[in-house]
Order: sequence, then C-alpha cells, then structure tokens
Amino acid sequence: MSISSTKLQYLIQDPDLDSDLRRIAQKIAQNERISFEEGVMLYEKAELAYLGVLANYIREQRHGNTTFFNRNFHIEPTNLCVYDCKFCSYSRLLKQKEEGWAYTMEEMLNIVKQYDEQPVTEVHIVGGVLPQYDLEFYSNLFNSIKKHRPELHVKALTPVEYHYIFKKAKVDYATGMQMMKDAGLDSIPGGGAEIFHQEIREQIAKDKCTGEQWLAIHEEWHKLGMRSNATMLYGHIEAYWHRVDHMEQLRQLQDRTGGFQTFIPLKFRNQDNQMSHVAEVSVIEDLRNYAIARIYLDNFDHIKSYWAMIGRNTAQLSLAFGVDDIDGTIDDTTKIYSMAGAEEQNPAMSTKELVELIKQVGRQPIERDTLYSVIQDYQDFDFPEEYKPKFYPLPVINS
Ligand code: V47
Ligand code: SF4
Repeated sequence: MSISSTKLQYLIQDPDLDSDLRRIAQKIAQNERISFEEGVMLYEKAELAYLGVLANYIREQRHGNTTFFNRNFHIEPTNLCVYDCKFCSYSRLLKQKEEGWAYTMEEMLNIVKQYDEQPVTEVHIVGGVLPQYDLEFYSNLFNSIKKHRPELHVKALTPVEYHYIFKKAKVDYATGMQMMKDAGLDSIPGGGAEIFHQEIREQIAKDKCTGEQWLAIHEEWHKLGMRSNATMLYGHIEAYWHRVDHMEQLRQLQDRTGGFQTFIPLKFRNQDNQMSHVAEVSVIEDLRNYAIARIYLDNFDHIKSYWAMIGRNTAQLSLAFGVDDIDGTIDDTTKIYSMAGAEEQNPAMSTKELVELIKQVGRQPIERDTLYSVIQDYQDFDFPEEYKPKFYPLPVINS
C-alpha cells in the first residue's frame, strides 16, 4: 500500500474524526463521487491536513509523482476593453487610453517571430475586448501564426471574446467555433469563467458573457473534438456554495463531453482594481481550495496552480494538495497578474528553474505539450554547465 493510501485508511478509521468527513474519506477510497452538499461541507468544516490527505491520494493515484509544465509565451493583444469587470486591474477603459496598448497584426506576428529559435510549444493569446479585434481579425491572426510556425499550439481567447465577435459577425456558436478551428485555433484557455452564478457574476463581471454562454461555447468546441481548460476566480465576494456550484456546472459539462483538460483556480488579487477593499484570502485557503477542486472534479485529469499568479512558494506547496501542473516558462509576456498585485512582477522562469522548483519538493518534472503529451522527463536530466536562460524582452510598442 502506498503512503498516501495508508494515510487515507488512517483517516477512515479515526474515531475522533467527524462522521461526515469520515464518510467522504471512505468515498474517496472507493473512488466514488462526492455530492454538492458534501462539497460545501468540505469548504465549511474540513481542515487543511484532512483535505491534503484526500487530495494527495487522488493526485498520486492519477499521476504518481509527476508534475507537468510547458514552455510557453503569451500575447496580450490589448489592455483596452469594452467591459468593466470590477476585479480587473489590467483593463484600461477607453478613457484611460494613454495607459493602454493595442497591437496590430504585424506586431503580434513579430512577437511570435521572436521565438523562432526557442523551443516553445504554445502561444497563449488573451486580452481585452475591442471592436477592431473581430472575427475576421482573429481568423487572420491564427491563420498567419500557423502559416509561420505550424507546430506552435495556438491556445487563444475565451468565451468572453468569442461571444462578442460571433454576435458582431451574426454567426451562432457552432458556426463560429468551426470557423476558429478552420483558422488554426488549437485549444481554448480557461479564462473568463470567474464565478458562473448570476448572483455574483452580475456584481463583478456585468455585461460580458453569462455563465451559461461560457459553458455553451466550450460545449460547441468540445463537440468538434477539441480540448479546453476551465478557471474559477475565487476569494472575493462569493460564498463557498457559489464555488461548488461553479465546479458542479463544469463537472456536468465534462460528463457530457470529456473535453476539459485542466482546472485552474485563480486567486483574486486586489491591487489597483475596483474591488481593492476586498481582502485577499490566506495561503491556507488557497491550498484548501486546490484540494477541494481535486476532490470535487473527479472527471478532470489535471489541476493547475498558475505560478505567475499564486507565487513560486505556494505553487510548490500546492503540489501536496492535489495539483499536478504549474503552467510554463511564460517569459515575462503577461501583465494580468503583476498589475493585480501578484508577487511576480516580471513572470519568467527558465526550464532549469522550473525543473528545480518541482524537484525541490520531491516531485518529478515532466515537460508536456498543451495536450499533455510528454516531451521530456527532467528527473535525471543534466543541464549543460554553460546553460543560461535566454530572455527576449518584448518590444516597446506605442499604440
Ligand atoms: O479570466 C483577472 C483572471 C483570467 C484578476 O487556461 C484575475 O492554461 C485574479 O484564464 N485577480 C485570465 N485573477 C487568465 C487565465 C489563465 C491563466 C493561466 C493559464 C490559463 C490556462 C488561463 O485572469 C481572467 C480572470 O479570471 N483575473 N484579474 C485579478 N485581479
Ligand atoms: Fe475586459 Fe477581461 Fe478585464 Fe473583464 S477581465 S474588463 S473582459 S480584460
């Protein structure tokens, strides 16, 4: 019996443990799904140590010691946005345009070309919503990137942008997603999900696509045989049951399609946004949340802690609380989190740094591509003595 399963058995037999929590532990040992009420109960009464035993058991059953990462970079087309999400520190409304940028097609292709000699496997494209970035623009962008570098995986936009551009072009979701696939889109990242429940969504992300629309767009994408991720913005004005409701909606869609790969909880950061008065939650709450996500989402293969947002130390800790993926090298190409107050002001890690971060906590680093095919096992990899990380700063572009 493995250590994680011995620990789980110990909990199940602990006469001092609350009987509800003992029953949930028993369910996990028998590979049974927990209910909505049990999910809420975990948030309300389970301690971190208990959750760690359950989540780590599931994580090790699925992935053993493996921890995934990839080599990626981001393109954020613009930080101007027609929406006004209260938690967003990134968007500059049109009236603050002097603080904004809006790349042209050529400028974005130049960013892609900067990585020509680099072994990156994925470009993650997401940013604000603007009328000039319409269906035709994005089709041309995806098309041009694929023409230039066919093997580079294009993980781009969220239902927030898709809903907007499809509505403007008067095409339905199914037609629109087919057009995106034909243009070269490979997968959809998890953004824009926030909290699905209308009661919260209306207060923090009014006007952009609803929870139902977010789910419907992913469903159409999955029907095309394609994959996507899902996020949840937690730790602001939502109650625990809103988080469970969010995960329940994802679990139900995943039962229907099987198209989600990874769930990424995103901790609300409160710097420089309209919700700065809302305190951020503790690290303990972050770890409890990762663990409950691992327990609840029994049909998701992967749980990711996004190191650029949560910080390197918490990312390391999360690997004992259900997480098996910490995202990628990033190369200082995203501003969403640094502008919201994340510790990483210029998020970039070389492959060697990522590998060492994972090995330091006794896990086995595996480089993956976006669809989780293994590229390289770094457990016994010797980096050459002269190895130096290469950073390619983005050009300063005045829009
Ligand atoms: O949808 C914005 C979030 C998301 C704040 O799929 C904030 O692999 C916290 O979705 N505090 C975009 N979060 C990022 C995203 C993502 C990131 C990494 C990997 C993947 C993936 C997806 O960022 C937005 C929003 O939920 N966000 N502002 C903030 N102040
Ligand atoms: Fe716009 Fe996205 Fe910021 Fe909302 S979270 S204001 S949609 S950039």
